[in-house]
Amino acid sequence: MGFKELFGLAALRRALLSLAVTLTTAPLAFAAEHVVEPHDWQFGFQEAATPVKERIAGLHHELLIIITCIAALVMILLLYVMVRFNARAHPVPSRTSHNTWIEIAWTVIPVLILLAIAIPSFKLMYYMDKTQKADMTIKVTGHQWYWTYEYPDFKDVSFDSNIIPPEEAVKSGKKRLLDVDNRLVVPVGENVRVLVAGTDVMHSWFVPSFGVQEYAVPGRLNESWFNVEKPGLYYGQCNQICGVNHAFMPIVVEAVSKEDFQKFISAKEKAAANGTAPVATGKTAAAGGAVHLAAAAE
Ligand SMILES: [Cu+2]
Repeated sequence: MGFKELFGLAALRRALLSLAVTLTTAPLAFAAEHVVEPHDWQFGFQEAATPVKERIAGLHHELLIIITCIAALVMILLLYVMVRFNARAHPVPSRTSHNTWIEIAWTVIPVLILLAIAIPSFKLMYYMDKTQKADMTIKVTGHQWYWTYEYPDFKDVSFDSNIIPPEEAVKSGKKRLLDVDNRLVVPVGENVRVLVAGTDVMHSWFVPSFGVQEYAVPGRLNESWFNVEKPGLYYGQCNQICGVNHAFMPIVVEAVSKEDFQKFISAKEKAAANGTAPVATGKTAAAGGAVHLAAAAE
């Protein structure tokens, strides 16, 4: 939250409202000041929250420099030819048809450029593919139209994550079409392995600031990973067209300190032991239809 926004009245009211909602609805909520989400008139990528995303942004910038140079060179050559060799300036055309050295150059230089792109690109691809040393695992399952999160390293910790219906979100100062009832909570500074699957159709678990976009395919287990550097809230969305409510299954990841994560896990484990936890049923499609209708009516 920026300095100016912090002192805006509307923002203050929104913050108080959202605090009230958080305190009343979430049994265990952590103060998260660092929020990474899409912005109006945003240019470029969302801020990088993981080493993977930093490298993706780095490769993107390298490529941008390379393609800008290529486009500029081609444009300059084209302009030069148009001015220097047009019919008026150069009435008698040259009959040159071969030039060995130029032909070698325009073969070899593009090959070198492609190599300069391919080598860092492959390195990044393998770096993104899976973590070398996972500290913990999370299983993400895509459903029509919500997500289920499971923590297989801990006993009976799993829950569904549904969108907060738009009109409710607006009323309570939450983010419309982005906030969810149960966030995925992860510790900062740990290598989190993410296993992604689907139960009905293809979905895709996409958190832009993590550089993670993994298809949730029925009958398959796809793998990705992230290591969040700072505590905060990170927003994402399903980005594989998966049916009528595709736009209504957002993702919120809350990165917290290791101690807070332990508290979160013990609270979940305790609730599971007492039978009071809303354990994932894989059958809570309820929110879906209502949300879609409400959003369509807006
Ligand atoms: Cu989906």
